[in-house]
Amino acid sequence: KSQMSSQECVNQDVVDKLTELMELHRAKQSDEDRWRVFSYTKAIRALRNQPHRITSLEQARKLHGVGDKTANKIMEIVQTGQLRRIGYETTEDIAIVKVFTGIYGVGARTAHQWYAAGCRTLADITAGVGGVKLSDAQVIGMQFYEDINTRMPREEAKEIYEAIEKIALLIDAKLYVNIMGSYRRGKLTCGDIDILITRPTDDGLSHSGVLTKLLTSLHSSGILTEDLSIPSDPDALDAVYHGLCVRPLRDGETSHTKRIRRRIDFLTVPWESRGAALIYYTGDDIFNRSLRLKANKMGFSLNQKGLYAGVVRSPEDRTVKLSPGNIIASATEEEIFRILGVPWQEPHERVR
Ligand code: DCP
Ligand code: MG
Ligand code: MN
Repeated sequence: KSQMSSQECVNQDVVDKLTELMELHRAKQSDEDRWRVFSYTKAIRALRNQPHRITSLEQARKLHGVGDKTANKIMEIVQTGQLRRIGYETTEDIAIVKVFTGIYGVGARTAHQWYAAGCRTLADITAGVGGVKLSDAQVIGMQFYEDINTRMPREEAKEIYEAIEKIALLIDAKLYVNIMGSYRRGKLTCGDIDILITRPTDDGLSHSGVLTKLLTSLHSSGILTEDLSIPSDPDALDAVYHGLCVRPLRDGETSHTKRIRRRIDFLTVPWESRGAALIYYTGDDIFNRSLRLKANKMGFSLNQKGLYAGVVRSPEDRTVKLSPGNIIASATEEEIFRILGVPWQEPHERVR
């Protein structure tokens, strides 16, 4: 399942169990857990390089980077095929952390910190157990927890999008506005609405300033209800906005009609970046990851603005860029696929 587990070795069952435990620690992200990830990484590497089956505690202890505790775990797996510690690490906290990360603006790290501070329920968080404090966006995330964690029917995403598109085109008829994400992939339900905005520049104009006007219009028309994350420079050609919205009223409904709050994201990009933005924002995230991986292997780098060549990466840490390189393709999805040697995929095919 992981990209690391490429080759089988004679101690594969041990490697698999230790990897499982390592991933549980990785998800937790405390300093202590990070240290454990580090030491399991070393032990797993030593096990892979070991041509013989480990059968005794003594052999396990002799492995490079393996201390007493890890050696005991290796023997437990060898003798019982199991690792009790995995069950212990998987219990309670995993389920609770999952509930916490359902709050907008709360990632795995924050969720684990809150768990460590003694929070066990959403009510604990609201009550400030362990001195936990919410940001403004997290307060809204908590207030509309149910709504935000309910997927909307595709039809509702369409209703909202069409209302927004109409308002956007009133601001500037030459805008390119499109709905991306799971909607573009043809999914029957959507977790949120992802809208891409850009504009051709052949008349010397751009979409700079449009997002600010659009957000104001959408608030006054009652479609946008709360802001979660406002871009630091909304007039930039590349900006990201996160908020909550409701669908427009249907015939016979009044402003008192209860409507579920929906998550909405806006992404603006320079016109020449639209192809790369289409790819990024259509997803899915796993498909994107494999495209980025392919690009990296070819010596390129791919993000929402383009495909870059001449990227210089740090030899110590390949994820660190020493030089950003220059864009070789960005305007269309097709040319990016072509350069990467990936056969054309329709949006609905872009899944893991
Ligand atoms: N994306 C990504 N990596 C991330 C987050 C997003 O590549 N960490 C890209 C791929 C996603 C797209 O942005 O498809 C939109 O992000 P969403 O979180 O809105 O995901 P989806 O629209 O695909 O699914 P959902 O229906 O849950 O919103
Ligand atoms: Mg989405
Ligand atoms: Mn989104």
